[in-house]
Amino acid sequence: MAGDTIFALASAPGRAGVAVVRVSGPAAGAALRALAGMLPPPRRAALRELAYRGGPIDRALVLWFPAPASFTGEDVAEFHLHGGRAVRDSLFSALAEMRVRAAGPGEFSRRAVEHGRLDLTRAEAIADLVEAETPAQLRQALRQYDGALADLYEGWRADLIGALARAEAAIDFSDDGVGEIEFQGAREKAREILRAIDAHLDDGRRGEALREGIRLAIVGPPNAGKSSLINALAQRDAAIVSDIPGTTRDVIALRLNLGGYLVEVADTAGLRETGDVIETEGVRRALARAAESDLVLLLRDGTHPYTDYPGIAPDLVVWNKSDLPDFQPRGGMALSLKTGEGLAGLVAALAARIAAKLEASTQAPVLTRPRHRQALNETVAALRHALHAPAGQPELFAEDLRLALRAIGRIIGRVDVEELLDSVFRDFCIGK
Ligand SMILES: Nc1nc2c(ncn2[C@@H]2O[C@H](COP(=O)(O)OP(=O)(O)O)[C@@H](O)[C@H]2O)c(=O)[nH]1
Ligand SMILES: [Mg+2]
Repeated sequence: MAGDTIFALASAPGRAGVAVVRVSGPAAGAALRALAGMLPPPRRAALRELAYRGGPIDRALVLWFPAPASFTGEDVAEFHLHGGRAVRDSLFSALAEMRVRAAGPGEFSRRAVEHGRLDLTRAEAIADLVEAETPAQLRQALRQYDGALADLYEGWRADLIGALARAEAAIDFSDDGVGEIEFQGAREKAREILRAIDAHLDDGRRGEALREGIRLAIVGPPNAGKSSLINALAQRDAAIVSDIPGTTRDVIALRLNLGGYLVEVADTAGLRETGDVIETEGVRRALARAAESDLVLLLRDGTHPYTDYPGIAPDLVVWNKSDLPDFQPRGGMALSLKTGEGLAGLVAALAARIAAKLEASTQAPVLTRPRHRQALNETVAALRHALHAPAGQPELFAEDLRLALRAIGRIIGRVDVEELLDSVFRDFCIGK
């Protein structure tokens, strides 16, 4: 419900920290004046005694951002308080008495979008920035916050509008030769945009993998040391290690930071034929996991005779147990999880492969969310359909172009659909 005034704690203070409380909405100025006695000059920090109805609250820094030059585009007041509970609670109850209500998740960003201060991809970048667990994720979020995706999609949208204008001209001048020339031009343009979006979509899910974590599956025969490897990578005993083959029966997945990248590493059941129903299901899940992973590491026991694993296309083959006398690797990397020899080299090799999969994303902006992919797929479908419109039928072409425009506009929030905003901002933090 935009229009009313909201507040939120925009920091996570301990007793030693600073509590930042933001207020946004038409009553923000009145609230600030009531608490601090007067409004400070716009965008300049001022130290003020805060009190409400004679009750002292704090000596605090206050800031005043009159609309529209504020984060939300509304009047915004900011209080930098001492981070104790009583201070905070006194301010909150004073605000509540002034009918300023606590904000829900993402409400500040949502208002910023509604007032045209942020596009949706930038708002999503704020959520990603807050959630970022690795430097690579942080870089991607900052790039998106700088508008890399917004510029790209906004550019295609502008091109589509240009093509649509030419199609409209073709409809208006359909009686003379000009119409056909305009229609041709519009088709050319649509074909160009289609090619560009197709190339953008065909990115091996790099941006999404970086944002959500790249998926690495460890597969191999029983007793090769797969569970020992995930424990070594995690530096803790997450999976049970034993010399009984068939110990691991389900997929165990952990989110780890490998060389600066967020990786979801999966330990899986050993690949073998077995009469055990549960283990057989484990093997099925292991194969399925490998198939849907971004990287597959095949771990083998270097002291065991070679067997083939159909259905597995590993990115990396590693031979374990190099500490044992009958160790006989056949190519690939050598490792001993018992002594730790080769582990650092393996981590470096994994990080390099992850970087190769993801880092191309530092050049051209990449898709970061399934929501964007879905909208672009719809754009592409509409464009393909448009290009099938027969000569002399620019109306059909224009109709499809309008659908394409709507789909791409949804990514940046250039359509006012409440539901869309609801679904995007549901996962935000309160105070952002
Ligand atoms: N000698 C030796 N034994 C190992 C090594 N790595 C794992 N093991 C042992 O091999 C057995 C199977 O290990 P585990 O991690 O459970 O293998 P998984 O079945 O592939 O998950 C355990 O007894 C481990 O202690 C190694 O590098 N050298
Ligand atoms: Mg295991």
